[in-house]
Amino acid sequence: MSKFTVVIPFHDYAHYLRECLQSLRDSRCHDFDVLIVLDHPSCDVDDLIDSYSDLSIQVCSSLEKTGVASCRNIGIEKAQSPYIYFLDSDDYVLEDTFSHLISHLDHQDMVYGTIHNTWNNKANFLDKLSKKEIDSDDLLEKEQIRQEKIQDHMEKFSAVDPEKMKAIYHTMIKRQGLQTVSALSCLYRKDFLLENAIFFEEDLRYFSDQLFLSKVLEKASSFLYEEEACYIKRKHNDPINEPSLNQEENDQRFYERCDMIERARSELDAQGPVRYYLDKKMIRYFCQTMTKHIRRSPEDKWRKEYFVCMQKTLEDSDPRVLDDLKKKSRRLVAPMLLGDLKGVQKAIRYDFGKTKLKNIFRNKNMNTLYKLAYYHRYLKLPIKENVVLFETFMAKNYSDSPKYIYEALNRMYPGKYECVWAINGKHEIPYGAKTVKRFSFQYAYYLAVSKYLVFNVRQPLWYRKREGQIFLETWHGTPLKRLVFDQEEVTSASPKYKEQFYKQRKEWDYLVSANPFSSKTFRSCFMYEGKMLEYGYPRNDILYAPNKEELSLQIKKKLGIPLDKKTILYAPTWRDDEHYGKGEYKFTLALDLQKMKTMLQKEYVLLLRTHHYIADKIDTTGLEGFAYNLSNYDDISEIYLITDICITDYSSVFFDYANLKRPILFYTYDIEKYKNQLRGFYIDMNTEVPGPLLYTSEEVIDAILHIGMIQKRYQKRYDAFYDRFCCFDDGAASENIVKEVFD
Ligand code: C2G
Repeated sequence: MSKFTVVIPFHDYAHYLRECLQSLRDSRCHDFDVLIVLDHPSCDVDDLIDSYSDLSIQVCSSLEKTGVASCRNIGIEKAQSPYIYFLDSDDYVLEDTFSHLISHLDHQDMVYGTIHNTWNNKANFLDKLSKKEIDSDDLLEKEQIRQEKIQDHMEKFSAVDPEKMKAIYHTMIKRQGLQTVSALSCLYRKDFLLENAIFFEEDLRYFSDQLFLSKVLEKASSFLYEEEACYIKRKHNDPINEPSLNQEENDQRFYERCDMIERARSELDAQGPVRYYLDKKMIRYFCQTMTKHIRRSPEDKWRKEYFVCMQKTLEDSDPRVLDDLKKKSRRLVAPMLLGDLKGVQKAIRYDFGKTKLKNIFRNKNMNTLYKLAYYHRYLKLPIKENVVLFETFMAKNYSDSPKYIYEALNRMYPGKYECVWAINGKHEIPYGAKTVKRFSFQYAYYLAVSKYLVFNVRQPLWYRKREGQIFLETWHGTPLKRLVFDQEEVTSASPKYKEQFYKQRKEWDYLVSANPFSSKTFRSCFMYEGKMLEYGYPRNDILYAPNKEELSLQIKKKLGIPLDKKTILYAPTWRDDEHYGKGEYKFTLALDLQKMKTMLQKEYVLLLRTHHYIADKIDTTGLEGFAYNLSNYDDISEIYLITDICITDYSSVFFDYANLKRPILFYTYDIEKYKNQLRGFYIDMNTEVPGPLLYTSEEVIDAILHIGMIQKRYQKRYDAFYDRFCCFDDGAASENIVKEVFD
């Protein structure tokens, strides 16, 4: 007989279940059997489960009932081993989780480990973990603080067994809020559960864990803590399409929380620590989350039905908790207990104002003041019908499609529109546009009053679209790398990326698409439902300019590029997992520039161009006369014009450059990681891109030396690529878009 049974309820999302089972297969300890309880699954997972037959899996169904609680109860009844471990099908364990968990197993009622929350799959979780710098002094200090805290709680409940208090601390007190108090990451002795009739309450959808764990903590008499036994709890990064239970917000959830507390109170020792800490968490929830909603929610229920329910729940609170409240919470709880909504609102306003002021004075650059002006003043001003606000790449430069739309607008309707550019630093902008610094008072003002907004990335999260405003989103590339809702993992950006994107894309009235492929992809990856402008990219108009030879000569002269040499452009993209801070990415040049210089300098010069996210500067010392760093040049479209051969990797650069029908090489030294771990692609890089994939500097040099041969070899593929991706571009995109949006 195995030592424990892993009980996995399954309802939805087979891809998570695969990772969960894979983590069991990868476990070093195999002293367990698996019981999968199918809860009316939304997809067929028979084949998937069969492919893990080495795991000694038993499958059963929860036919009449539904919900995690019922499935887990089936698990308790059917488990064949002396211990039970609950594992959710969207979570996973690490290789040594179980070895740690059973290393000192000796008839304890409950053995508990730790829970780590993550937005990532196992590979990315481990990757991030390996990059974390561990400061041993810091660890020591944290451990000391933790011990002191446990000691304080033990002293408060000195009559309670210290091991029990330790368990209460780790599984309940330490976990933030009520929601994170969970039955996971523990081994439970099956007979202990049965003897004490401890089951999950099946009518609770969201809060059965808290009640179950409370009963275990109250009734168990022997505990063991295995800190190294990690349970990895995955948060779902797509709450729109794949919400987890914790991400569902509805009335039931609110009332259940209060209901669960009532039930716990009637079953737990009134003088015991478990009841005390549950009540404490409940009051904290009221003081933090509820007050936020009472203040700002447009839904009246927070000030009506919910408020009444909250008052009722508070009335039966443990008096010890009320006595222990800090001043700030007391200020809120006192009127709550009396059902005095006005009193609560007054206390909230007082606290809110105090915190706001504190933040403003603490923050020396007065960072939040322009937002206050935006919400409280600028949004109340009338919209200015002839004002257009432009922004490219978070105001870093004057380039991309907004630049070309702006110039077309001024050519077509001279003087009709007052144009404002959000741009940081000095840039040459024709037609005398007004410029404002991003995230300044003036920026906030124009965000609020401009009739038209033309952006090539997302608008700020704090922007509120007003009725009458027209938002033209140009985006900034044909998608090769998977985007937003098509991305399973979000390794860069905020983990709330999808949720935020969902809200932001609803504010777009128009989205520019460069080809039918983009139109189709944008519909799925952005869940975009608005108007699609299928005229090609305004930024590519210049590539069809009748005087492009002349323009090219001017640009070369401006940049000091020798006129007697051919040019190679190297324009790679950024890597999601290599960053210093928000929006600041690392880039290590993998091309051997010295070797390139030796082999190619007779005929070529090299133009280097990093993505605007990259903070690292490329060092070109010793490469003078051969390598030119154009990373700070505003407009890459102008660089395309002067480029004879383009080298890129997974950047959308090649979709645009292909309009010139000049040769493209792909330096894809890290393609496996990029494809499998970081992003994944929409098209097959091996068979669909218009040039060879190269993996070493030598291969790149060789391809350049034999560029004629390469061109011949890839001609057919290039033609097909051009027809598919460059079919909208005809040099008139800007004018067509201006006509459609501004006419
Ligand atoms: N770009 C540039 N220099 C580089 C790389 C990119 O100037 N070295 C510009 C190009 O105009 C490119 C755009 O930035 O088309 C977007 O860059 P990508 O490398 O494609 O990466 P990303 O910003 O992640 O956008 O749908 C497209 C995607 O959103 C990709």
